Amino acid sequence: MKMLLAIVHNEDAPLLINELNERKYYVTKLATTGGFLKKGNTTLLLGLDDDQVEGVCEIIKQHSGRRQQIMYTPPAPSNSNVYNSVSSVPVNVEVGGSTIFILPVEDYRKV
Ligand code: 2BA
Repeated sequence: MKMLLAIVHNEDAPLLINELNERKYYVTKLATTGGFLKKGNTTLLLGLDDDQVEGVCEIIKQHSGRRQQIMYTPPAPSNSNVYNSVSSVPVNVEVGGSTIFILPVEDYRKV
């Protein structure tokens, strides 16, 4: 057995958890805080059989892996001195990304 511990972005958590539940995985969600940025993130705990680990990692990757997204920079304020012929500029940014720990566990019991 394995305990999979995944630290994901708060925005990615709801859809990811829905998908895991639909696929019949048990998930515990913890509200956590990153020690570096001091921003909220979500930590998921899943108790898994060894052969389920790769599939779950793939689901996490699909829903909260690093990906490219087009963002539009806000237009410069009209009273600024910046030449403003284009109202906003599309910029390709990397968003998302999860950190996964896979721990061996002996057993688990429901009592
Ligand atoms: P990530 O490496 O994507 O980490 C996102 C969050 O995942 C972290 O939030 C932390 O809560 C958790 N995490 C990642 N690796 C971990 C590990 N080895 N052990 C325990 N928890 C872990 P934050 O700590 O707020 O970090 C946010 C982002 O800041 C990190 O993104 C990384 O890009 C950067 N970062 C974190 N610590 C750093 C450091 N000591 N020096 C430079 N950059 C750092």
